[in-house]
Amino acid sequence: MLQIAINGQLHRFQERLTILDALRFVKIEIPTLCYDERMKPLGGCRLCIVKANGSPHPVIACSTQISDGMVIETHTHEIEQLRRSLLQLLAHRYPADFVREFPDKEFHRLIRAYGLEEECTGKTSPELIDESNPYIRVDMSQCIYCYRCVRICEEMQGQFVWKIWNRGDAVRILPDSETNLRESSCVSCGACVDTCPTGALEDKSVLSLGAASNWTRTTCAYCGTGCEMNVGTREGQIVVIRPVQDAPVSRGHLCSKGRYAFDFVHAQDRVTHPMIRVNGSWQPASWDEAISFAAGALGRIVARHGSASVGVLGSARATNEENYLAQKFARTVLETNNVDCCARVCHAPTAAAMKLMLGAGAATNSFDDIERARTILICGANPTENHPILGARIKQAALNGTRLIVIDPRKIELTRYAALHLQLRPGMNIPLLNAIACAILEEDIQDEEFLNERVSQFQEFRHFIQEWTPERAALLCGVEARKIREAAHIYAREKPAMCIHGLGVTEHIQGTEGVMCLVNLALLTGNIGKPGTGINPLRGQNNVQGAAHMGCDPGTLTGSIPIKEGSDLFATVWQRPIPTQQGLNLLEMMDAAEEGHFKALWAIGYDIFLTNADAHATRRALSRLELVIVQDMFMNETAKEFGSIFLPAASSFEKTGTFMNAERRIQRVRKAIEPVGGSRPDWEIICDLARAMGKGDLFSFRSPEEIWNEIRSVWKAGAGINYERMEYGGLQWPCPAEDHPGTQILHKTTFSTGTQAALRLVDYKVPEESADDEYPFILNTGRTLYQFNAGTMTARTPNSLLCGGDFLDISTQDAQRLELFESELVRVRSRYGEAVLPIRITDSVAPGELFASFHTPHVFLNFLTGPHRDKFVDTPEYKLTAVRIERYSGL
Ligand SMILES: Nc1nc2c(c(=O)[nH]1)N[C@H]1C(S)=C(S)[C@@H](COP(=O)(O)OP(=O)(O)OC[C@H]3O[C@@H](n4cnc5c(=O)[nH]c(N)nc54)[C@H](O)[C@@H]3O)O[C@H]1N2
Ligand SMILES: Nc1nc2c(c(=O)[nH]1)N[C@H]1C(S)=C(S)[C@@H](COP(=O)(O)OP(=O)(O)OC[C@H]3O[C@@H](n4cnc5c(=O)[nH]c(N)nc54)[C@H](O)[C@@H]3O)O[C@H]1N2
Ligand code: SF4
Ligand code: SF4
Ligand SMILES: [Mo]
Repeated sequence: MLQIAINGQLHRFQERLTILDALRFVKIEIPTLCYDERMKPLGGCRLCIVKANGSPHPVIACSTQISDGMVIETHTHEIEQLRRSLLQLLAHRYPADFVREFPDKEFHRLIRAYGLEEECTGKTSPELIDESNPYIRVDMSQCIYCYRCVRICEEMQGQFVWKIWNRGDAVRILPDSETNLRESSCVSCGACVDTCPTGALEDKSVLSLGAASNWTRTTCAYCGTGCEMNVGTREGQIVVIRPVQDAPVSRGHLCSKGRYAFDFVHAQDRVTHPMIRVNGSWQPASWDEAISFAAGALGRIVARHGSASVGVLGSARATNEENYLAQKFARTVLETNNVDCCARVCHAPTAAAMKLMLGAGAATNSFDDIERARTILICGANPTENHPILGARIKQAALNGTRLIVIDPRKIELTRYAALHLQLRPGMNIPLLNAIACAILEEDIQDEEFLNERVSQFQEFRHFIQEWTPERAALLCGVEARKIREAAHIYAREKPAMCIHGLGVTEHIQGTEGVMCLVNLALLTGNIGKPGTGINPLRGQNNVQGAAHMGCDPGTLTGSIPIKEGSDLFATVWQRPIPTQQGLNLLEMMDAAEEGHFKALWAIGYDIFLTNADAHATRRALSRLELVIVQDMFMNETAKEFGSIFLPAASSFEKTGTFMNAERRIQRVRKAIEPVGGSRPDWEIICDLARAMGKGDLFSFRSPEEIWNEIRSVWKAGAGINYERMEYGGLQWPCPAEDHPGTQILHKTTFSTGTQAALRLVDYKVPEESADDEYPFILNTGRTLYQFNAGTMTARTPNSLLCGGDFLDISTQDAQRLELFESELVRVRSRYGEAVLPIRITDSVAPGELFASFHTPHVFLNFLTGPHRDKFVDTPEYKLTAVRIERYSGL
């Protein structure tokens, strides 16, 4: 401890604090301008000067460390005069209007505090204004050269957009395009706006709708990263969203979706009253009518065709509480295990493989391990677009020396930061990952101690894997043997090594086995159960981890408990027997519908028609259903073509509850505005329908917190997580008791399956599709930064101006050969269907390969994808379809 005198008072502090940290600790305010705790201190504005040890030369508080016996004075007359003259210099160039108009800006408050309003004599001029970005207005007449925008873009987003031009009085800050922000490499994360202490960078929404009068802390409703945000509202409308500074995941950062893509909430075509389809056309209905219509129709179908003929799909976008109710409804009201959610088409293979091998179907580690790892292996995931806050953290880690190994058929952004990019052919994970395992054993760089203590089946594995030489794999996967060996070397030697994976592993016919191969690598090298290691799926939506974990899965109850194991406990809590008949998963429901013995589906927040693979097959199945209840905010594609009843749901800004992110963290969702129009939170709708079907006693919840408390009573590993404890930052399960701190790292000393985990011998199967004369290209599909899945939300925001729609990425070589030009529309045909979309010529895809996103209904990409599925969990093959390209004549 160090002893320091501040303004005549003695204080004790830990070592290695700056003077500014120490002052803030004891709540002594001094002015700062260029300081923001999200970045390294610059010491540029000099406003934080203080007098130290009586010296006539003041020191800069943000970049000077405290030392024992220091004597600090913070507000002497002399220091205050110096601060005033520093501010005066800035004021002379600053336009006065803004100081009056936006009194709360950091700089404006200081101008007032030092009585300098009259000295603001600068002028704004049109050439300093840039309105090109749909969200951000730039007016550099208000720039005071604190360089916070430059630094935050580099140090947090890793984008390096803002550049400093010229020096001295002629200094200017301009984006890297040298023209405007829209043409620059900006990804509209809004970090620079958030830190700007003046109004040089400002959210357009604040300028047009006014400043927020109320703030609500909540969790982002897009991806599984789980960033926390402050939602600013004014007169019942969202006007701005800002990052939460002390959020454990996002640490004061958001991506363009979380930060800006909220306009869908007030979209003109949001469905705000229930609707019933009568003789083919939608008719508005009251909630009573819609609920009793739905209850009657469901009841009749169950009576006529039995419980096995109906099913429910929970929503990965809705809360844990709502998904818990959805599966409870299926199991107690409809008396069927036919319940699923879109984890089926996403990371079901991950959950299955990890549950089988390690005992828990969830990420073994936490996002904080990104900064602890020396090596990060990224297999089939594109974090800078799909989990951008994690992408940004990975980029910073790489800039600080962490080695990245990227395994992806495309040159994703992170390959620019990678020590090694293994650009394999799509569908070739098994040969490649097996060969890495082989190379590890060939070189004898496995972790013997870990293998002895914690791993079984080693001899069998060694025998099996020796066949998978890097040379053999190279022929299949197209990655040179030398590179495979190098990857093995880095992963096994540069420890701790963390593995992060995505859909490039799971959405293949060998998806589950692909994840098993990754687990094998972690077991061989001892990269599990320790900081900076593990197997970490980047789960998709805000609550897909939660939806499945709450029991929206035909085979498991809440807490991922197999039905047989949990049925006694659940039967006691629910006071109903748990159905014993094996339930159908989503894909099986579709098959059964096509065959005619599945009759009714309630799809909560899930656009299956647009997003399931092989849309022709989905259409055949859905068109045979007698009843399709769609519960969504928008008339999605499933509702448009097949819906019988539409129940309008409130968005997550309009309700309370919790989400579970990809690192097992459960965080609060809080209501910022009232449900729009007549829409209602999903949990209320489910309870009403249960009541209408005579099971109201099991659904008598008055709040999401009451539902959560019932969840805690059936789910042991979540029992310690109550609403109060989740107030700031949430908690990671397992957390079995209220005094348990939550768990960052799983499997530290044992696996949930026992002390040892068994290696798996995974054979390679030839993909169902390959390029031939008729279909010479392999189509890989996935996502883009600015659009989100079915696009219902992002397409109704200015994100569409940043990325208009779906593109077909094609290599320069192929585009030239086919004489195609940039943005030209082409018709793509597969064995299953066709789609028309514009091409984008890029060398991020290899010749012979194509990549397209699936976000827009007018392209409807899934007419191209086929019927092949993972053999363990039925996840569709989304990432490998043979196609051909035809000139599009407009017909
Ligand atoms: N902006 C945005 N963010 C999103 C979403 C969105 O729609 N938009 N969706 C959310 C959802 S639901 C999910 S599940 C996540 C998904 O996030 P990711 O898992 O990152 O998703 P994808 O882009 O579908 O695929 C990842 C990568 O797999 C690669 N790949 C394809 N085939 C192979 C292969 O055989 N081997 C290997 N190693 N790689 C392969 C692709 O080239 C692609 O770069 O993103 C979530 N976040
Ligand atoms: N070709 C191809 N197809 C794919 C994929 C791919 O990589 N390639 N990826 C697949 C994957 S991983 C996934 S997860 C699926 C995603 O497919 P979906 O789950 O259908 O997509 P989302 O857009 O996430 O959301 C579904 C719906 O939820 C609604 N919604 C949002 N919030 C709420 C709420 O609080 N309550 C209710 N009731 N509704 C709400 C939205 O309006 C939207 O219509 O797509 C799959 N399809
Ligand atoms: S919005 Fe984000 S990416 Fe764009 S310039 Fe600002 S900090 Fe950089
Ligand atoms: S990274 Fe994901 S959770 Fe975070 S702001 Fe972006 S979309 Fe939301
Ligand atoms: Mo997903």
